[in-house]
Amino acid sequence: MTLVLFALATSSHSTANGAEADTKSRPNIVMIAIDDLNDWVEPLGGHPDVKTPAMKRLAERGLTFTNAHCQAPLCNPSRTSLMTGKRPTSTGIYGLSPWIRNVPEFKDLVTLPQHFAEHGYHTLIGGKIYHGGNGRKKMKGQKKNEECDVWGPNASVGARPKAKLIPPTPGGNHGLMDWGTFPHRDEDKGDWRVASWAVEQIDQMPTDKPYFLSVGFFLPHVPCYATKKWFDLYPDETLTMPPILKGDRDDTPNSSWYIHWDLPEPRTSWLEQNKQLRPLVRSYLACVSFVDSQVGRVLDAVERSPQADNTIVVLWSDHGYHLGEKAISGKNSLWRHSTRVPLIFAGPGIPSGKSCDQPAELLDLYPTLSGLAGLPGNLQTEGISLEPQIGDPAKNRQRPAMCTHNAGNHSVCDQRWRLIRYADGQSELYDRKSDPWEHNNLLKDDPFYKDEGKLSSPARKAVDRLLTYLPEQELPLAPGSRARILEKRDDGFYWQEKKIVPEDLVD
Ligand SMILES: [Ca+2]
Ligand SMILES: [Ca+2]
Repeated sequence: MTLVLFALATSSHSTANGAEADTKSRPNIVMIAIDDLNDWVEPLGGHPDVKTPAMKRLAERGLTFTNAHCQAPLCNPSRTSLMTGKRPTSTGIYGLSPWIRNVPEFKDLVTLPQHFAEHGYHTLIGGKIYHGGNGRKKMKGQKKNEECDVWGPNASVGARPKAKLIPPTPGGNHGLMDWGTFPHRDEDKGDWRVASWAVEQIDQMPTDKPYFLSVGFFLPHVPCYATKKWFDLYPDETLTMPPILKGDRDDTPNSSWYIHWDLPEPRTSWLEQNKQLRPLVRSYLACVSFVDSQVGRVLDAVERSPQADNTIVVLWSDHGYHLGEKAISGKNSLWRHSTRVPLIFAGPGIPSGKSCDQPAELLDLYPTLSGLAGLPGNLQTEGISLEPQIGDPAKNRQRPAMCTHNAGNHSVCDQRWRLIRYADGQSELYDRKSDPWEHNNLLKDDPFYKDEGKLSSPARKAVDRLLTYLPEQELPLAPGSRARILEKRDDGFYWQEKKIVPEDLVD
């Protein structure tokens, strides 16, 4: 009897050891997320003045996707899509609420860290990965928090001035709408604390399992406060302003306004009247450089760790940001400024100092990271792995990148073109090769895409092809949808439950 028991124990132990060895050799993942960071980073060249040495360093030892786009130009839907691998049109999550676990049919979706946990990974989340406090609280009926093994600090602003630094803003003078510099220490910022936590985790990480560490930074999300040191990198006298074209929206349809009808982020007209456009640009740049320095602290920890050679780093932003272009500040548009995001991979199996201009989507992260770690895929995901482009950055990707802002409003990008289709059928088309700032809407005389339009043959072909990628079915708003919600009803458009009166446009 003793012998039999001993034999059983030995055999089960040796099997466990085999599986363990297999799991232990898998690469660690360090996923760095940055909030509201547009393409103003050195690897993407979106602003000539910007200084981001850490991201540059990451790009030099990795692969930068230069044509990567978010799936929604807003925190909650973008992050929900990336973490579940599902498009907003497949979940109905378009606004800042609800949290996906509060939608009964999605409460058991396996998120990216959960997928890794199911395959033996130790999972940690610090700072802003999900929107707000989502995921941190136990759900009703849950014995423990099941989103990850370890929660780090919340995302926070940290040190704040006693009073706002800019004049009261329209749309309710929202507390987050502020920017500038005031005496404080870098160490007292929320992102410093998040980086310190991440560094501590990496320095003391147990080595019995591979790990998946998610680190989410809050800046350059407003309020854009930075210490003087970072402002000094961008002297006002030599500051380059973004290419803001007067009358840029004369050729865009009314529906382009409906998708950001009423926002706390001020319009360009308000910024100009209040002499706040330059200070906003300068503050945003200062915050980008500060957050880059925190990325640098995390990269330093990865690079000095004994597991450096077996750790994949991926860096992304949830969407971009307008700084005066096309008459707005903020996000919630379907143009370059909102949809284009940094996406950089580095680590074992990833080429160094290369870039790829094939269209990529943030929802591709789920299958890509799973594949790079040798995990089986998850059928729920709608992304397509970027592994072929990691193997050969010139390899063609047929599928364009799609971004959705509320049901029925989509932008679709391939290597050259951007097609936008709004819920009322009005459209825009940009030739990004000759018009990278998307100033010239080629469908301006042809808002409903009539066949007798004056488009060139390549443009016409591009429209025909890109239209085929629009979703055939779109889920309506998930129950509990709230904040930055646009709905097309029988009698017109509604912004946050209030009927839009086109004549009331604030531009
Ligand atoms: Ca965001
Ligand atoms: Ca224009």
